[in-house]
Amino acid sequence: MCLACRGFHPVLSTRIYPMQLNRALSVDAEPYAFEFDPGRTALLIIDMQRDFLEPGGFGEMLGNDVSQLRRTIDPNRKLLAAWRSAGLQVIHTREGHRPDLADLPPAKKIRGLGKTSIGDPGPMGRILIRGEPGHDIIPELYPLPGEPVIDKPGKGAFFATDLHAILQNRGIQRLVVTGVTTEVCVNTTVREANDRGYDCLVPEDCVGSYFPEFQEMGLKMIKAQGGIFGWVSDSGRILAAFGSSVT
Ligand code: TIU
Repeated sequence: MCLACRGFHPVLSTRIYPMQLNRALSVDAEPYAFEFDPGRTALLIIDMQRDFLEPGGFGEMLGNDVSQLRRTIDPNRKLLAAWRSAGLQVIHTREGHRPDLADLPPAKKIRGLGKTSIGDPGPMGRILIRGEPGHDIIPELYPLPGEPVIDKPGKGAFFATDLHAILQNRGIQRLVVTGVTTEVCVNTTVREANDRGYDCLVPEDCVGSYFPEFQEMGLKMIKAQGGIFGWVSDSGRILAAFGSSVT
């Protein structure tokens, strides 16, 4: 058992940095400071997949400006480096479906009436199908062995996945939620987490939307009404709380 976090995990004891992980940290955030015990707080990175982020992927094929999402890569890389250096829990998600489409609701398949939809051939393989190149996580944030990757068929990371069980088994109470897109999979996941009793902190520079107005409102909705769904901060303030020198 790890004495710092009173939980069980494989790496903390050998990779700990000189930060004080056995005490609560405080992040300057809205609507008020986010206090957390690092050993009980996971970094949950939502759907940083090639098809959403890379030029030439499905997102761009639909006419979206991927630069709005790509600006999140570097802040995520720094936060991920800090989490890994401290031996803390990191969990990644990917939105996608079985190659036989058995888990794809017909409503999701036909929504939008587009010419190209989930399961069809796309610029990086079949669109949002597990095992296809476009479905995988971008190389800059690629999961390390031992970091759980949650394959989710919906927008929320808790729906039809074992995420809640993994978090419970590892004693996780709080989540730092990053990734794309702010108003879709990030917001849905934060709301699902909130209803299950997790406190969520969203660093605004680590989440992105193709639409600037949804980015702004998606964050406002989280922190409104005294933090109705959670807290909003940024990667700099989180790293400052760690006293991290990661650049
Ligand atoms: N991950 C995620 O947000 N999936 C989406 O489909 N997002 C859109 O904004 N479309």
